[in-house]
Amino acid sequence: MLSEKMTEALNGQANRELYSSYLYLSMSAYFESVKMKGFANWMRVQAGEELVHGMKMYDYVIATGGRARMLAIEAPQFAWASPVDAFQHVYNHERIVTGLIRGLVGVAVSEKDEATKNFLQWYLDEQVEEEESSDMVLKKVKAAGSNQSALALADKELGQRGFKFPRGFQIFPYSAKLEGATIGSLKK
Ligand code: OFO
Repeated sequence: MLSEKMTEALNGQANRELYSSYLYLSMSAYFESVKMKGFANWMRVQAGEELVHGMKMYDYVIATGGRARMLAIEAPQFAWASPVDAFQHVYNHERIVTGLIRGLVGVAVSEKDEATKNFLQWYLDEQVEEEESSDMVLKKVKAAGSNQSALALADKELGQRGFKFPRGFQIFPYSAKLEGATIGSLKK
């Protein structure tokens, strides 16, 4: 059974994960508006991943006897100056989230909640990957600068990113199968 403090902290983080999803969806819409479909795809996949992070936390709160609470989701930024500006934002945002997850682990330790501490390890591992992948793209777009053919090549590469649910996670756990679902893939 989760303590009240732990429940509140997890609900707060689930809200931040959903905010992250909203932020990346806003970036995806921005890239759509400047006709960079591959960049838009990358962001949309990222938005899907963040949605799953939020839902995984929501499921955990419920599975451990807590009460999931939906908090207001802040409106994200609407436009960015360039791909570099957007990916710098992604990288900075992921570093902030890593700090938040570490803070959450701190709450689990102070609440002597070993199970939640173990659950959060998945998020810590995920943050390592996300900081690394956003930094990689940031370096790529910085190197491309305003060179249109280098940006077009990066756009093509980012268009290849696909979405995968984490093992064992079900987005709709009340029904056994997903019919014809495709999340975050680039439709041509
Ligand atoms: Fe949820 O991993 Fe990024 O923010």
